[in-house]
Amino acid sequence: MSQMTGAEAMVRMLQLHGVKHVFGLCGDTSLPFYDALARLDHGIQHILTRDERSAAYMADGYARVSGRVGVCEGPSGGGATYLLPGIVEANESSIAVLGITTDIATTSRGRYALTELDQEALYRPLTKRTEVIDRADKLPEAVRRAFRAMTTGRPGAAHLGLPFDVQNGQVAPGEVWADAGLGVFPSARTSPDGEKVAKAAKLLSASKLPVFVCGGGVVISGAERALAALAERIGAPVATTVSGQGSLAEDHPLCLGVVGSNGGTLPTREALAEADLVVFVGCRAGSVTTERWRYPAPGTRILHIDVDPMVPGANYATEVALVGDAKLTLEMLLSLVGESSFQGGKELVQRAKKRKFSEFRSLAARDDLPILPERVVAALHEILPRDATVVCDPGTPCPYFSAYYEFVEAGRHFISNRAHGALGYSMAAALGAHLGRPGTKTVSVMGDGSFGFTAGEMETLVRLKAPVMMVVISNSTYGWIKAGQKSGFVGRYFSVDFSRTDHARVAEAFGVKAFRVERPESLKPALAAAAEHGGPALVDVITQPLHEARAPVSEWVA
Ligand SMILES: Cc1ncc(C[n+]2csc(CCOP(=O)(O)OP(=O)(O)O)c2C)c(N)n1
Repeated sequence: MSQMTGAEAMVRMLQLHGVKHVFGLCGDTSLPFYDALARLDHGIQHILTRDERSAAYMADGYARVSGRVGVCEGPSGGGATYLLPGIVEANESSIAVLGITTDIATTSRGRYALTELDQEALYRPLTKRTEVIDRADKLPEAVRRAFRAMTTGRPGAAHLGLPFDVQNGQVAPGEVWADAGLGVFPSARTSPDGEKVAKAAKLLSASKLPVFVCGGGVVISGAERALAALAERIGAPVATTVSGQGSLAEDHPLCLGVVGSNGGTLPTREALAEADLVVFVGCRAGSVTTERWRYPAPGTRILHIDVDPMVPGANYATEVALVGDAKLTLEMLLSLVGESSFQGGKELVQRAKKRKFSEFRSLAARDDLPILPERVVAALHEILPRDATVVCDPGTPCPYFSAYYEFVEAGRHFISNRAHGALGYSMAAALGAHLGRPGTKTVSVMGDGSFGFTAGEMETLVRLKAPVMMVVISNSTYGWIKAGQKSGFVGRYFSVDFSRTDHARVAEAFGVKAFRVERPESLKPALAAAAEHGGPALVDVITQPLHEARAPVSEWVA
């Protein structure tokens, strides 16, 4: 069989790992790779983006809903540096995303070639694995290593550099093989030590009021059913982090909702404080979830389940640490823990939710101008189908939707970039999520700050005719920071306000169906019309600024 080029081998290796979409932006050093994508029959759709940051966020959103590795690509230099924010977000959020950056020829190194930079050094601290492939014959094994690294253990991101001459080099076709199972994460589940599981089961059985605190690891692992079964068996309430939403359906009588400084509320915090045992599952117990390690209070008995051995015990003295896949671990516990007739958990949840939602509902019903954020959440909840996917940027959207939008289907229906919280994530991630799960309605909710970062990507949405809905919370300020200046710096506002953009007109100029809403009574009809529109649609909502709102945020500096 005749040899194939490095670029052709890269395309085939992606195909063999089951890749169906590649998000990216062209560049000089990518020409052989693009030509291979153009010539070969591979079944991969290339989604041309308008910014490499968006390409990486799309790959991230795609991976979060599909459980498949998301792939993005960009050229050397600026492409490599622009792809980076999405790669680090995915890596820190335990999402398998592969970033491919093409590079100058290995023979040009050190000669001041345009766009030269040390890509391996750049990506090393931000990925589970990075490799600039220096020889074409080594390409297939480098791709295999990257997929194995991304999908095993704690999932994460990987980076591959593809120099120009390597793309044109020779690869023996016999080297081009792959384990298709590595295109999905987690691809190799691990079980915890059986003796420790027995100890944990005893601890759970002896506890009077255990409360679960679930992070993103539950949904990533697909552990929702095992969690529900275990929680029901012992009558334990289930709280989640922002990323852990969807661990349990939020209308389940044991689902307490989000806890922590972003999206948690006093009633949920107080419910958590009643636990005599907190069970962290797939959760790092970081600063936001624990309100700077105060809730649960230090000294609370802790059982911690995580696939990453470094996580349990990092922040709390932990009675039993179970290191393993969340689904397998919860199933093992389920086989050892007996039924409990304890009903206190359900009552605790009911009381906390009643308090939380009575305040919310009274605010959501108000006709104030500008429109209250509570009203936006309630209106969207009323008009969207129950299996909709909502992608939220930082600022107003994340805490409000975390606290008050009840996702009534278990699984990944809420997405936010909680690792780094960079503005401008949700529009691109929503497009990725739409392509990963086209059957459900996907909505991006952004602040006007985020809109400024990402507006150009509306051209991609229009080109693809993607029925993604966008909601802009327009308040002409970097509201979250203004709220921090109000609460921590006696309202000494400095350099946080900007002028009002007419987001609907901008959207229309791109060819997006757009609505501008100033009055509360126009909100629901506009949202419903946007949701029903067959292509991209945007609703610009003039909203109460965050520093004046009763935001479900206990600390503005996380
Ligand atoms: C890339 C980036 N730069 C700065 C920040 C810091 N930051 C966090 S929230 C926020 C303000 C968000 O403003 P906007 O998107 O308008 O939403 P609002 O808070 O007004 O609802 C800023 C600047 C960030 N998260 N990401």
